[in-house]
Amino acid sequence: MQSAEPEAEDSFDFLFKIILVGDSDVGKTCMVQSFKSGIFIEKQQNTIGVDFTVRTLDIDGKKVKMQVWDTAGQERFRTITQSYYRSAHGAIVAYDISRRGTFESVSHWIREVEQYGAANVVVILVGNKSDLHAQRQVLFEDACTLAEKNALLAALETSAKEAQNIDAAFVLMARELLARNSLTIPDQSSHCPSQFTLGDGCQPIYGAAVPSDKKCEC
Ligand SMILES: Nc1nc2c(ncn2[C@@H]2O[C@H](COP(=O)(O)OP(=O)(O)OP(=O)(O)O)[C@@H](O)[C@H]2O)c(=O)[nH]1
Ligand SMILES: [Mg+2]
Repeated sequence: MQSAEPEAEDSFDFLFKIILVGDSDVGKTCMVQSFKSGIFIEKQQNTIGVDFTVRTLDIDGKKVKMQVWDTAGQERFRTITQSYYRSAHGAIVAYDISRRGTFESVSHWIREVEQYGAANVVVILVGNKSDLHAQRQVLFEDACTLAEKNALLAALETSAKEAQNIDAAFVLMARELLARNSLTIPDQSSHCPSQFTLGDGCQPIYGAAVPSDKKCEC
């Protein structure tokens, strides 16, 4: 996987570190690749330890550098990956909507983030492989319930394969981190900058297609 490109260190206004965690094969590396370059490579090696990628987003005219730490889901790398939690501003906990077991592991990953991460880390729950409609084993409603129960920022579904909602997940994270630091105005479409709203299908929480009765709980 690609590593840090020689970007000019001073070519950004803000820098946020995001850690990606979740069971092996849920598609974390594919999500990062899609975010970085919009490509999807079907055959993917399991990540060894941790990989590092950067992409600078333009948010309301501000250059927000997203430093993404893509961790290995395999058990044998657990001690290595744990050491990367502490400096993360945000965490994306990923599962595969076509494998129930990966969703059942989500609580474990949330606990890891709580245990090893900073106290105020922003956490988003992402169900990847939303293109696998016929094989779906996890209802989006269940993900929403779990996100709500654990006071996560949001739950959304993505497809790295179809580049669906990948950018939305990172932009949502970037906006929330900026807002929490009082650095920018929240998304125009957001009715509730600090809490989450959970909708159906693979919509980000502030998406236009979210039913109005589920729009905002603040
Ligand atoms: N259908 C579908 N397949 C996907 C998607 N994202 C990833 N995959 C497939 O899922 C497999 C695992 O993807 P990876 O990105 O390597 O998974 P990972 O979570 O990084 O795995 P570890 O590095 O072991 O933790 C690959 O064969 C991908 O082709 C997706 O959105 N849709
Ligand atoms: Mg990987």
